[in-house]
Amino acid sequence: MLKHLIHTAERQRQHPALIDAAGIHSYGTLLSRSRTVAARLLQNTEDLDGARIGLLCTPGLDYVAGQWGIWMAGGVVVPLSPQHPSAEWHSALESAEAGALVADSAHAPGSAETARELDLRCVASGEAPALDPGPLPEIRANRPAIMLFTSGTTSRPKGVVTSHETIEAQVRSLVEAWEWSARDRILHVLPLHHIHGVINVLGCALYAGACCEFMPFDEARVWRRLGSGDVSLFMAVPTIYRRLLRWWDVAEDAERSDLRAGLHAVRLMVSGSAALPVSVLEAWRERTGHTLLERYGMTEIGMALSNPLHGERVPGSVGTPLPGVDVRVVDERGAACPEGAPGEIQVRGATVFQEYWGAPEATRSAFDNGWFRTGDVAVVRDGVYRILGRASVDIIKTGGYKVSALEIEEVFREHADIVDLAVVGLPDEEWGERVTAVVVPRDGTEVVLEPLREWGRTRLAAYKLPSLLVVRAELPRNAMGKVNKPELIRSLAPHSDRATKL
Ligand code: MCA
Ligand code: AMP
Repeated sequence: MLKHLIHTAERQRQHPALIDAAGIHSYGTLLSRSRTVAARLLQNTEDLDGARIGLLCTPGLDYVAGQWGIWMAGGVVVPLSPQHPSAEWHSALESAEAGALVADSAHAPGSAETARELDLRCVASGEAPALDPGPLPEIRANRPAIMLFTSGTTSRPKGVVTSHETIEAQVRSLVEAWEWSARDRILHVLPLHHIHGVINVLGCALYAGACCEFMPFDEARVWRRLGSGDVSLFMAVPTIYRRLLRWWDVAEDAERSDLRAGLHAVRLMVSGSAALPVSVLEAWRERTGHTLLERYGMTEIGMALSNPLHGERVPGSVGTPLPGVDVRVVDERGAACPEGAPGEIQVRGATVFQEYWGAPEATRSAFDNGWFRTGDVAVVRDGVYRILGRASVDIIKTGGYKVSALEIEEVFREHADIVDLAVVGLPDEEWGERVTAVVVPRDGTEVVLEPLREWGRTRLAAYKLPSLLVVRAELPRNAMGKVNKPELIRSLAPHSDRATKL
């Protein structure tokens, strides 16, 4: 991956690579800033040799120079979200057994404190003074490149380790399928600690020699840029498309027709990370004339399925396997499902991750004879895949983020007024699912949502905090004493997909 990125950047030093709040940055600037970060990291060593390095930067030049600099020096990037409380940074850096932290000036105080507490080196990704790292280590393709944390069926998020060649396979598959070129400019509003933002948007843009324009998500500003006539690509999660539609529906007629004119320059709009409701796809098409392209993927495998760039995009479906990706749907015994029968999606190929960090057993059990078991259930008809849901009730998708009910339960179990609790995802128009806490309060106490969220704010990312609270005298349990979540969901949302399926 790194070799190709550097080669592309060197070939077009003058071409704009990134746009952020500070302005436009060329590929030449990106290269020299990355070399400075590499020099700071290397100091008296020749190769970081796979050391995990935290990266805490606002999306923009500092982030990308930090990422490339860590790679040039032979390290593994562990991206951290600037929006998270420091407790989340600690837990990621500790799980990754990180050796250093690269941060921009906006996060200097927070990162310095975290680095002190964890006894890590803290390195600035900022500009001056420019340094020359001298000869850089050879980065073989099978060396690990990035560790992204994913929440799953365990209470602690797992570090998904992906090599340079695997990232390159993920990116090449999308560059080919969606015909990326150096003429593209993508508007980037997604977080950079997950695959959607870091691989599908940033990785593909720079691999193709295109320009990536960063902007924090804000409905009015995003519409203005999409309607400007100089953006060619946009990728987002269903919650973002729904929010943009809400803004559009109350905008002035004149503003809408100006925007519509500029939208012709956008050649592709992609939705992913969670199911795109057909109603959103249709409303978007009606307002903008664009049919959203829905695709399916996962941190461990990159993207696996996609509707076509050219040809019919089937509403409610995620299309067919992407180039270089093997996909199958199997029943509980591992046998291929006949056409139209639901089964688990399994994926194999060069785009699949290396390992869960420090968890060989979890890595082994994630595979079935070389096929990665996604835990997602789908049916295939005429070769086209339709996602039906997930096998586990403990995984919740909210606002495009995957969160683990078990992780949230573990944190809130520490709350003095809570005797028992269960966290479930309930269907929600805006967020897809809403994190819902069902709690049994201690006798004589009252548990209220806002104070509960405040209590959780320093411990968990904002999107993991329950936004619905249900108080119960007891929780339904099965014969083994486990909370019966399907029953709980059925009682709270009788018409939910999940309640009927589980
Ligand atoms: C934030 N809030 C929420 C949620 N998130 N409330 C309920 N449910 C949520 N999920 C609350 C906050 O607590 C806060 O409340 C208020 O909303 C504003 O918070 P903020 O963080 O500013 O949220 P936002 O800016 O409104 O964010 C909405 C968003 C964001 C832009 C849709 O969620 C987002 O960027 N999502 C994209 C995630 C993504 O990239 N996923 C890809 C994962 P208060 O005011 O009380 O503080 S990768 C993946 O899934 C795979 C591989 C794939 O296929 O792509
Ligand atoms: P993550 O672990 O954050 O990478 O999230 C991956 C999960 O997001 C998958 O296992 C699916 O459950 C879900 N997902 C991604 N894209 C889609 C989609 N288009 N439709 C439904 N679910 C999706």
